[in-house]
Amino acid sequence: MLPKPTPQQLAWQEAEMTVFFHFGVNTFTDREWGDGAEDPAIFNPTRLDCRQWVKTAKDAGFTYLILTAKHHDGFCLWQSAHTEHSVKNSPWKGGKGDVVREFAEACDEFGVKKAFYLSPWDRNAPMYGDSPAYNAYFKHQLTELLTQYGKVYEVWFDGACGEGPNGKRQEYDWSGYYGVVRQHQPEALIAICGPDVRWVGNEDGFARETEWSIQEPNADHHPGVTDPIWYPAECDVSIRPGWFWHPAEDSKVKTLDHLMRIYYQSVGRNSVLLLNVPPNDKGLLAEPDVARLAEFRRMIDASFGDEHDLARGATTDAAVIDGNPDTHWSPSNGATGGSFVLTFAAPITFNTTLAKEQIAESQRVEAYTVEAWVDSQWKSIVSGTTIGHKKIEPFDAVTTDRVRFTVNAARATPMIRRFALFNAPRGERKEE
Ligand code: FUL
Repeated sequence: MLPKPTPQQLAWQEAEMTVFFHFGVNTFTDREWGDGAEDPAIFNPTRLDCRQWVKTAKDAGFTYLILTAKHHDGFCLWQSAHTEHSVKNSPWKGGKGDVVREFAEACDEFGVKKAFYLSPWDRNAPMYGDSPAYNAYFKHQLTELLTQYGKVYEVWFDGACGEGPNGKRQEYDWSGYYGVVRQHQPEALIAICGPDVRWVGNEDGFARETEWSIQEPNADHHPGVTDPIWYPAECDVSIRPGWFWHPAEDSKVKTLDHLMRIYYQSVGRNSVLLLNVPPNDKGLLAEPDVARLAEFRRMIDASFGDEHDLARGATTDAAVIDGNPDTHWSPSNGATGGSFVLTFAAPITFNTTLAKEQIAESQRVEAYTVEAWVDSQWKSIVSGTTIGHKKIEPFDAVTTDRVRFTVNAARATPMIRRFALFNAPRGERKEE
């Protein structure tokens, strides 16, 4: 039996683009990792506006938004009852403020899905390294986040783990943490050090050419599971060199070309993109990031908007161009390979293919090719491996009036939900 996504994994995969907001004491110290010894008095965002963060992200097409409620420094962006290292001892709003609440309310207002990053590694908590005591502390904090802010769609557990102040290494109680999440937010995904979403393995935003959502279980995160599981990949990357805002990086926001390369190689390689956009010390997304996100959206639309899909003008028997997410093409007689052809009344020119499997029914394709009829013969233009939720392949433009799509190998009868052709603007950019 092939593993299938849960409804929550499916909704997340279909969202394709998610955002990280790294914000906390590091925003004020110009550091990437705080040591937990920060004076809470430094936390004072004079113009904090979570509505600006959320609106900017939503306008750019991101629908899952993750806030670093607590990073490795242990500083809590909410009024935790379990530590003094939090907004409650900052001058911001006279110590009465709650960034998590403002963020949660903005997400609810704009109808996007809120999620929390909670670092297990805590360089401030004195009991860190005293495993049972710290695990209890962590679960209390998790409970606060999961019970006081309405529906939470994802919890992101970072794998970083350092030594405690007592020189002892903390043993995280993963199963216990998952139990707290499942108890209070049974529909929340648990990502990275969690059973539902897998880290792609780098922080550059690039998935592999061959990316399976079907994986072997991980002993820490899927205890007791032996069969292959649905464990899709997420590509986390920052729009800047660092995860936190640094004044010197206002001029180092990734170029549009760079972001598009990331899009092709994350969303376009069966992964979800988690793009970090760190608010600044005023509590606002900085202008260069806001402008770049808007450009990014425009370029994605100009490249892959439905109205640019040239395949929609084809004649074919295959249910891959009808725009209906519930239909798909499969080879006849349950075969694991086969072809369909798109025929055009007049030649079209395209430089990109986009294919999708019906992943509600698992991931099946292992090898596929796309050919164009050129000079009275089939010419291969793409040879790919996995497809999954979405596979985008760029190449030099081809002109033809006939395109053939073939599945060469699959783990079970392939189900192709969509096949699209675009002549995407890429300028001089060459895809690796
Ligand atoms: C890493 C952390 O150490 C970084 O600071 C950042 O939060 C990144 C997303 O995960 O493990």
